[in-house]
Amino acid sequence: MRKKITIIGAGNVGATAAHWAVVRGLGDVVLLDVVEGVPQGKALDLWQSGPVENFAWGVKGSNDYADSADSDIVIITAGLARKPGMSRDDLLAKNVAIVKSCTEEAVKFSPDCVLIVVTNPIDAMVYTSYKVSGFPRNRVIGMAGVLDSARYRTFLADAIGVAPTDVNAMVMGIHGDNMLPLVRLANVAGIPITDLLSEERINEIVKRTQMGGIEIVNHLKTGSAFYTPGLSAVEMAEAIVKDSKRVLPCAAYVDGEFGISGCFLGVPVVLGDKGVERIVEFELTGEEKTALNESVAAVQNQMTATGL
Ligand code: A3D
Repeated sequence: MRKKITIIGAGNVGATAAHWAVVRGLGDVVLLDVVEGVPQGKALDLWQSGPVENFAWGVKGSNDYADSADSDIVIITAGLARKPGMSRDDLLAKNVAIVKSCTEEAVKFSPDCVLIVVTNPIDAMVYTSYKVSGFPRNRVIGMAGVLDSARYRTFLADAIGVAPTDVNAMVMGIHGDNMLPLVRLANVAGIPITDLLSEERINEIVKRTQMGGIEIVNHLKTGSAFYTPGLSAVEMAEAIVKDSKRVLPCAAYVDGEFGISGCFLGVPVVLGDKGVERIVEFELTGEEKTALNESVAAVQNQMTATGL
């Protein structure tokens, strides 16, 4: 049966995710927002690309959660985005109320869905959705690692002069300045990047990855990144609707994995039709563990700030 994907928030990330979901043929798409007319107009425009792009699935814009009923996946992008001078944490108070209400409404109509949260600060917002939904941990996932890793892979590929798809590299931890772009495991078709780039160049790329979001905010001035964030959420949704067992870095609830418990954190997970099938654990070096623990402390502060 055709799958149904609801995207809440028809702004930059939401509309872009709708576009990628339609192009990749994930199923029927509902675009939902509080602002009247915006989701309807964007969905109608996207739906009319069917004859040109060669697809026949539905795209509907709405302000009514009844239209999201029985979704397989709900992607939450509703909320404020950063502007220059703002940290992701500055968004917390306003976005926690938005994500809370979106989650409550979404799960009322789609009690069996998988929730993918994109709203920032992501690690706190996915925790909000987890607490409010009452869903098991496998069905509430945050998007950040796919995006951060895509940025890391792009910068590495550019520096080495190879195709970005041949660069395997992962970012773990918080979606913030303490994120952990793993150097030891990054490679090009199996060849360690440490054999291909100087330590100084790698350090520059790690720093640029950690600041990848603000680099774009400072260019745009009116908002934050949306093309790759929208695609990254759809990459996760696709792995779930196709039950493909992709291994993707996602914000998942850790419960003993990597020796950490009780918080959402960017970790590699296997995605299948139930959402997170498992977290892929592996041995970290002492230095990596220290860096990951800094992420945990920062996420725990954010979780406390949600008041949940
Ligand atoms: P923007 O283009 O402003 O769109 C946000 C949309 O949310 C607007 O259309 C609003 O009308 C809508 N909205 C607000 N409140 C509600 C509500 N209660 N119910 C339904 N819709 C509502 O922002 P954006 O699309 O650029 O960014 C959306 C969020 O994603 C922000 O919090 C960003 O910080 C976040 N984001 C996260 C990442 C990650 O990697 C985690 C990347 C990029 C953006």
